[in-house]
Order: sequence, then structure tokens, then C-alpha cells
Amino acid sequence: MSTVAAKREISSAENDELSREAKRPKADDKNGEEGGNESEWENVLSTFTTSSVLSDSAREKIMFVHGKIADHDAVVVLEKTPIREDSLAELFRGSKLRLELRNDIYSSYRLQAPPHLNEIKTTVVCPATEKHVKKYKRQESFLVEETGEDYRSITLPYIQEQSLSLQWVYNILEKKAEADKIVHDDADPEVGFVLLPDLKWDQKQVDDLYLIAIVRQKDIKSLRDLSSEHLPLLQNVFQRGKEAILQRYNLPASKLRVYLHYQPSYYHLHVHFTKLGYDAPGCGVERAHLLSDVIQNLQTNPQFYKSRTLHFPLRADDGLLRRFKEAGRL
Ligand code: M7G
Repeated sequence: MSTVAAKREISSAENDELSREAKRPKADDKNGEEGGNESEWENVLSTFTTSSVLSDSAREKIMFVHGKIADHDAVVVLEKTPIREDSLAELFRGSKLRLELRNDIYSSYRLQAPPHLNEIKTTVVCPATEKHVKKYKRQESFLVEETGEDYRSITLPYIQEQSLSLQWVYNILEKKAEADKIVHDDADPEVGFVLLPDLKWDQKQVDDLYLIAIVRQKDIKSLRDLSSEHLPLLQNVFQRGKEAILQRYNLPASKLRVYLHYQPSYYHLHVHFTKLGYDAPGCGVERAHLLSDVIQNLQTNPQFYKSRTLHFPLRADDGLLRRFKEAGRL
């Protein structure tokens, strides 16, 4: 099946169910399950009041907005969705066109598409912590050099105090949320993992495919905790993850970028699977570590990531950056 055929398959089979992104803010609902009888189109953002635009990009057609829903801080991410090849016929047939300019062989129009072809992927974080607000705020970044010793004396104490909640991860592993989205589920406690679409992917086209594999072992925070004893786990995620993506999306391993982030935002080991050619946020060399390299490094040196100096970017107001400065490491 071609990529185009795969696009069609996603859009026809899963479209309706998958288009619903904005979810009810769950101030006191820890398990993340959606209420059974909520109307599909309930607007949880109708009372949203904007405090500030944290960042935006006209080119990427995305905006990160900070505000409040009732008394809760919230971050809303608005992103115009890509135009899908399989919707072109309907787009051309069913839209209104208003002429803006005509000159010789050139003309420019404003096209008003049918509403269902003109959606905005909307992600809501509510209640949002200060860390969430900082995560989405445009800021200058600085490259930090972290030795194994820096990790133990600066980074580890910081992440033990300050990390974002992992409740959403446990909800996925325990099938309390997103259970219907799971692409592959390996229940083995040692080498098992859950593979599912990343929050950032609207799943309407494989061009920007983005899945994450969340490992079942709960005590691996990041790359730094990995040693050769984790090789069977990493190899299982790599192999089975690629097979599951080939089967579901018809995308071969040669079209995938499979990597870990260091530093991650969430300190429970997970692996990113994105389509090669899609410029996914955080896939640059300063943050992404190819899983194939990680496996080889651990095969060569079982303690590679315990001793190795690692580089990563930190934003200007990141508390970890302050700790590196205070320790005279920046
Ligand atoms: P990361 O490397 O810890 O941090 O990756 P990053 O967000 O800075 O990249 C965590 C990944 O999990 C990201 O790609 C998120 O988009 C994704 N993610 C975060 N949350 C809260 C969810 C969620 O609730 N569901 C799913 N499916 N993915 C999520």
C-alpha cells in the first residue's frame, strides 16, 4: 500500500473518533477517563480567558496560549491541521471562493472550506503547572554540558524535586486513558511497552506520524539510567515498535526516526517514533538520541550513559539551568 493509500485508510476508518482532541479539564479526575454521556462537541474552552500568547509561529500555524478555565491555569495549543490529499476533491467541490486579485494568468482567492475540512487541532493542559507554562514559552536556550558526576550531584536531585507528574503515563499503562488508541501492547513486566499515537499527532495523515512507546518498567527515568541490562527491553521496543508501525501504517523502518530525548520532559522511559522527513519538535541533534545508537553504545560499554558527558539545551528560565549556574558549570 502506498503512503497515500495509508492516509486514506487512517482518515476513513478512524476519522470521527480521532478528531476529538480537546478534553474536559480534569482538576480532580486523576484517571483521565472521559465522561460517558458528554456531548461530542461540548466546548470546554467557551469560558477560557486568555492571559498571554506564550509563543506562536505563522509558518507552522501554531499558537501556545496561556489563560484560565474557571479558576484553573490552562495552556491551550492551537494548530492548523495539514491539508489531506484524500480531502482535495471535497475541498474543491464544497468550498466557497472569493476572488482577491486577478492579473494576467495569476489569480488569488480566499477559500472558505467546509468546517470539517478546516479544523484546528487543540490540546488543552488544565490545570497547568508553572512548569507547563514555561515549557511552552518561547525563550532563549543554552547548551549545557553534563558529566556523569553533574548528573548525580545537580540534575538528579533537581528532577527528583521538580518533575512533571507522570499520572498520564500510568493511566496509559493501566488502560485508564487512551486504551482505544493503543497500537501495540506488550504486557511483559521486564521488556514490555505500550505503543500509541503521541498527543502531538492528529493521526489524519502518516506524513507527520508520531508515536511513543512507553516502557512498562517504572524505575527508568531517562537515558542516564540505562545500562546493558536494559538491552533486551530496548531491542524489544525497537523491533516490535517498527513491526507494529509497518503493520498499522504501512511505513517501513527505513522511513522512521526512532529516538529518546535527553533531557525528556517526563522522567519515565519512552521512545519517540516519528516519520523521517517530518521535522518533529525536539528531533534535533542537541536533544534526540537515536535508539539504534543507544543500543550500540550500551553493547560497547555497559555503563556508557552513566559516565558519558551529555549535552542538551535548557531554556533561560529553567530551574535546572539555574542549578548548573549555581554549581559553576555554566
Ligand atoms: P518528552 O521527551 O518527555 O518531552 O516526550 P517533550 O514533550 O518535551 O517532547 C514526551 C512525549 O509524550 C511528547 O512527545 C508528548 O507530546 C507526549 N505526551 C505528553 N502527554 C501529556 C501525553 C498524553 O497525555 N498522551 C499521549 N499519547 N502523549 C503524550
